[in-house]
Amino acid sequence: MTSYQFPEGFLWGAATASYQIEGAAEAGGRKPSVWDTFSATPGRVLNGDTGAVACEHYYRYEDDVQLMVQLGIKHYRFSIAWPRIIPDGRGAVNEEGVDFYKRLVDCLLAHGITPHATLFHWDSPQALEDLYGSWQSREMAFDYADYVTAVVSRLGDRIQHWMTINEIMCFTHLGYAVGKEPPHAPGTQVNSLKQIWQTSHHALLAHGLGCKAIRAVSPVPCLIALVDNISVTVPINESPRHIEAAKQAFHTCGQNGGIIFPVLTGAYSPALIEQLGSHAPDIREGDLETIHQPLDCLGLNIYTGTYVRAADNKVGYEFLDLPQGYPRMHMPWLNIVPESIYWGIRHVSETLGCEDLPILITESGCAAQDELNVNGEVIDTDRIMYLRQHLKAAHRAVSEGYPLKGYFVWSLMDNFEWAWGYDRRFGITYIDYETQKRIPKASFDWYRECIRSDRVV
Ligand code: PNW
Repeated sequence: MTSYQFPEGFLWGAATASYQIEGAAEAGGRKPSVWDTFSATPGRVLNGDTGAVACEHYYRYEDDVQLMVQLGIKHYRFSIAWPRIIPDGRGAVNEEGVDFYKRLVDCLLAHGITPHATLFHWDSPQALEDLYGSWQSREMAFDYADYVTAVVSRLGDRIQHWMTINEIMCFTHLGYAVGKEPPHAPGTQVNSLKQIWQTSHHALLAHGLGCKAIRAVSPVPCLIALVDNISVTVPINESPRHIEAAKQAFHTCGQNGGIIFPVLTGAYSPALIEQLGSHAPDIREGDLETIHQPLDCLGLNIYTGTYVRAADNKVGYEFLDLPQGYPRMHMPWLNIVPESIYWGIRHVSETLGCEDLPILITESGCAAQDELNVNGEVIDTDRIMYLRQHLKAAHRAVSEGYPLKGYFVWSLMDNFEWAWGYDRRFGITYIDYETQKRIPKASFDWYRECIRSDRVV
């Protein structure tokens, strides 16, 4: 029998992102991001929701830090909004925007909470979209690096855990699509698959240049990570044949071969390049060296996975469709595959030549159909079930010796869920959007108990 006890020092946290919680879209010198423009365009976001107000975290951050204290987390992952720091995308720094993050971080530190700052979580300055089509242009990578320099030179005395970019696939491949309405900002239809891969290549370059910028200006030693949403392939059963098949599938999949491979190995996966043929991005000399920067840590966002089995076909594996009625949480893609936490960590660690690279689960969580009951509580036993199973899979990774160092639940509170607006709730704290009242859900109390006892309860 296992008690699911985590080793001492296992890092427990919660995560959020700027555009999803801050609101105050026009306050303190901030100018629009592509998500302001996109969400203000009719038909783009469910119910016409926008992030203009969101959770008013910009004004209520002290209350939110109190929530963290109540929860008992010692680590908080949030993101910094480029359009607050450099409202025009390039050029003048808006010190008022910087001051907001100084206040937030000082408040965290005063309560013994370590800040983990993501430098980019999808809110590109609209000005750069207007100027050169943001990620469609190589210039974006260089403007990003200048923005990083501005942030780290001002906040590097307070923040030592930096995450360059969140989920490159999402804001590139979901923000630009060939011949269909892209679900994410900027929502631009490009002409070819090659152009889409070019946007993610530019984002990879931004990551690499960002790493260099952080190391160049950080006033004290710091830790740098990339946050990626790998596509997790789970063997249908844990026999060597099927494990091998899952590994092969992990390598071939574009979501992995095109992001985490170049970052960790210095090359796109050969299987992907072959598959893309003439659709592969243009890669200039030196790009791959820039992209392949030494990292101190890797952040993985894992919500679900795909089952794979060995097959007698050309590639030796096949992805399995899920049956009708397979259990899922409150998003079309959120199939419940808890082993994905374990297999995601194991595939990365074993196959990408980075056995010793510390890994953090930087997001894990789910949307549920939360409702206040007559007593004004949210009893989200479905979320507790989901989180409990995922934490058990995380525990398995730790107990088998994989370098998993911590876990951040997504999310500290309900927030603006991109194209789904406020219709989908991922928080362990319920937000009443009429009153902005924060109401900890049953999962909040459950997670607090895990943190208090360092184990899955
Ligand atoms: C992440 N998928 O996005 C983001 O980092 C968060 O901002 C977001 O709120 C959260 O997950 C919940 O959606 C994802 O299709 C988007 O598998 C899509 C997927 C996964 C994560």
